[in-house]
Amino acid sequence: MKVIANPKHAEHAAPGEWENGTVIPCFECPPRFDAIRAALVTAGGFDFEEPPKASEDALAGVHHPAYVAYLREASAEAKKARDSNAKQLWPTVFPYGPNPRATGARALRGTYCYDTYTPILPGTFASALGGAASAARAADLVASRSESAVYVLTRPPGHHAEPDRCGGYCYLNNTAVAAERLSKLGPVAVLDLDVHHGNGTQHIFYARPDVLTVSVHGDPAALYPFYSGYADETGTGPGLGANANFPIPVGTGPKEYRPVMAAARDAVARFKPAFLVFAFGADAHESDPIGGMKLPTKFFAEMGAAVRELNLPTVIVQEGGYNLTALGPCVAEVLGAFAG
Ligand code: Q9C
Ligand code: ZN
Repeated sequence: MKVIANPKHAEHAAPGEWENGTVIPCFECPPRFDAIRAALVTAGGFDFEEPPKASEDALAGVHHPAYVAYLREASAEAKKARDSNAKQLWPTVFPYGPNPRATGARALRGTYCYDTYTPILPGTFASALGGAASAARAADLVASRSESAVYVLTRPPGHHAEPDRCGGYCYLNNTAVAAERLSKLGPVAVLDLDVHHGNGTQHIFYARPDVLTVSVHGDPAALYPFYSGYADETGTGPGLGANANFPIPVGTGPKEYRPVMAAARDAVARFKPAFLVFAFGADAHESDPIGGMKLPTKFFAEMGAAVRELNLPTVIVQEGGYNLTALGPCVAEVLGAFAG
């Protein structure tokens, strides 16, 4: 299987994340990429490639131009800063009131970011754009039918990135970039099995009848991203019926996860898409530090097989997964089901 690997991923490395008023070590870190790469090298049969030079054109139809410009310019500003504190742009105040006015740099931080996990650093834009370019390249390979499934090895992840806001460690929505690209050629389904709801992807395509978004995730009453991911969110306007959420209780194990995964997969099949984008996270693993689910490593082979059964040209995009020991083996299990 071809792997398109983001050559710029390591340019984004946050020094920590804000949790309930304290700075804690970052879960989303460069060693995640290395752990996946090492596991795939060990497993064998993977052919690693870099994408062609990144272009912002890949973001059209996915992110607002003003947001893209903000990410680019804020990263450049962080790069120019001299002291280490000014090299990190964290939001501290978020838009409020009936008509929020954002004219200064400090206001923009909260305008374009919705949480305290997602700072902008000197290399953030280059790193995120490298991921988007990787997703676009994978989509092009699958679209040309030269490959039936291509894996995008990238970080930072993307599915929490909204059209105009970063959040949840995500800046540019790689999954949506792949889906948008494929949607020029036929109907597309996104199946998101990261443990967190793919809020950004849902919202980017919420009014679109030609891109189905389906997500299985921890109940948002208990798990990030908290404000979306409920089962009654089904799309809007022409997109009504083209979004499906399957929230599951935190603590779910294989026995209860399996039928929900099958139901989500069957919702994709009923849509009869021409292409699939599989947003994959290993954070439903039993040892994940933030997921809270109970899936063992061997269950991920079953997950891959369930998605593979759709028998669709597929772009597989790496989202979360934060246990550095489990992450690589989980990815290898999922991809092994596609390769076999
Ligand atoms: N202190 C993805 O899996 N909340 N994003 C972390 C732990 C943010 C996860 C709380 C979780 C975002 C792509
Ligand atoms: Zn996640």
